[in-house]
Amino acid sequence: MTSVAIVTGASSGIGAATARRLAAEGFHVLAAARRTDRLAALVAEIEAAGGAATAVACDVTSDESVAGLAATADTAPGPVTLLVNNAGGARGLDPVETADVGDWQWMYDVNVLGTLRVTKALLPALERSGAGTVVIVSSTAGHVVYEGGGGYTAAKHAQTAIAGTLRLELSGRPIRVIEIDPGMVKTEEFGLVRFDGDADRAAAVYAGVAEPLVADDVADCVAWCATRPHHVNVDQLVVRPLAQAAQHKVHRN
Ligand code: 8X3
Repeated sequence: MTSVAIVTGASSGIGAATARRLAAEGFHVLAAARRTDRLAALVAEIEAAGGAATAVACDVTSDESVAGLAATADTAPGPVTLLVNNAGGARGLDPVETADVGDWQWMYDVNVLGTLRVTKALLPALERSGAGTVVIVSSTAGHVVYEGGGGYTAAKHAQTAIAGTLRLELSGRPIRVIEIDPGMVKTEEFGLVRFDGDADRAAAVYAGVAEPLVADDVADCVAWCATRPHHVNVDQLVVRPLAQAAQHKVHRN
């Protein structure tokens, strides 16, 4: 029977690439996000390529919406074996001294509480499958801090803490927990959201960087981890472009 994979934040970037890739790997993908028009286009694309996917309207900041996602998962055409917590993002690059409390609240809600809500809601289905996998797409920002990144790195550190805690708490049960930590990834929206639609500031992040990671690179990492035999648990996978030796060490031409 076809296994079901759930991907949050599937309307763009890493989430959309992961949905496409997991469908190509044979999963029936529940593609979850707020923007249903984008999801419909994604599902059509996956189906045209011979894959199977269902669009699920879901806002990870809403308990009710996440309950709807879990209800859809319960009627999915196969066991739910994979959850990819991908929804997230950054807002602002202000120092702590002048940080916008609303931006921090949004980042905590989407990245951290979103992961908590969705994971809590889907753990029963994952356990019923007998071979579940929870992927948390955190970031290298979950391991270091940088100037202006206080709110985002705090949220990503919290996601990293959830991954480690959950792995301990699920010990002995048939659910593995995998944390994927990308560094510099060039996607259409991450920088625009961080800089409130300022395309020039968003583009400057990647200026002179020959080949930043792209969404497909991270989707490849998710797919590789998720398709290892179930007893193989990749705890953490840190992935950066060749040009980024460390968070602050980026080679620019
Ligand atoms: C994104 C990586 O470098 O913008 O998760 O914090 S960074």
